[in-house]
Amino acid sequence: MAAKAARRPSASKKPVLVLNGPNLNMLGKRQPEIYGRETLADVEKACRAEAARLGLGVEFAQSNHEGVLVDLIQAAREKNSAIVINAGAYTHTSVALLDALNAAELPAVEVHLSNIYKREAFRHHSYISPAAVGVIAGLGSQGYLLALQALARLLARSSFSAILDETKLGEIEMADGERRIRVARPTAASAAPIALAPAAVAASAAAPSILAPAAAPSDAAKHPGAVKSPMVGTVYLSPEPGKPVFVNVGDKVAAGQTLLIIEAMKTFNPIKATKAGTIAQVLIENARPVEFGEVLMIVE
Ligand code: DHK
Repeated sequence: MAAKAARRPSASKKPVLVLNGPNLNMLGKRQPEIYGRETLADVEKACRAEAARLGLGVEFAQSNHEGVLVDLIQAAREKNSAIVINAGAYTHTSVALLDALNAAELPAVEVHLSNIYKREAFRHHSYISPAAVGVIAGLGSQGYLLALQALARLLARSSFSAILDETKLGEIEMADGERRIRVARPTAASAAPIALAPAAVAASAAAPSILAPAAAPSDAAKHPGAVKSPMVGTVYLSPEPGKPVFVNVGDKVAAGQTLLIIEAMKTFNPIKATKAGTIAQVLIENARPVEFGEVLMIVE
């Protein structure tokens, strides 16, 4: 989803939609021992402040009606750059919301105030998680702010990659307030991924983190043998520290063979070859963070 969003020009200039489902209008009054004492207006205020700090626009909405939530997500496809969604109880029931999120093709972060895994079994399953780049649960209203931070980083990386793609420039430098950011594409001779390097970085812990390595070159993304990351996480090229890597360039692999592992939310997810072939390129370094849709390897 992030990759698709990146293809739309100026996606990050559009506001992020923060969408709340049924009964979240009752925050503050409703089971405060579970959902906290903050009202939805308090959450909105905190989101607006955090979005402003991150340089994001934000739209805040709540509805008790599934169809209204579907309409808002459909409209977001054109109006918004990303979605933070607490779907309330529809999380556990709504295929319609899952379909709408998939159709929106926007990066979405699913948020729950409470730790749904500590609660009744029927809250343990989310229909909408497959459409989310990440899920945050149990951290109260802070979860919304963490979601905005994650999306700010994702959108910045997408827009920098899009600018390089659109301009065909090898390198650009941008000033954003006190920060200056240089974005460079590897030369044809180099197989290294694009590096984002700070020319001068203000010592502000509050600044959004956009200095991590960016996505692999767009040519790689178009390659039919591109192995793309299905999640946000950390890449591990070998099964354990000090052990040989799963695959090297030139290795022949079978369909279903593990190529690498991505750790996401403390879970180790093997990323397997979808077809037999030869490893033509490894575009990711060990122990590096990856975004959804980022190209990891090329199998030819
Ligand atoms: C909010 C709700 O309204 C519940 O139906 C979900 C979620 C959990 C939350 O924790 O924010 O199960």
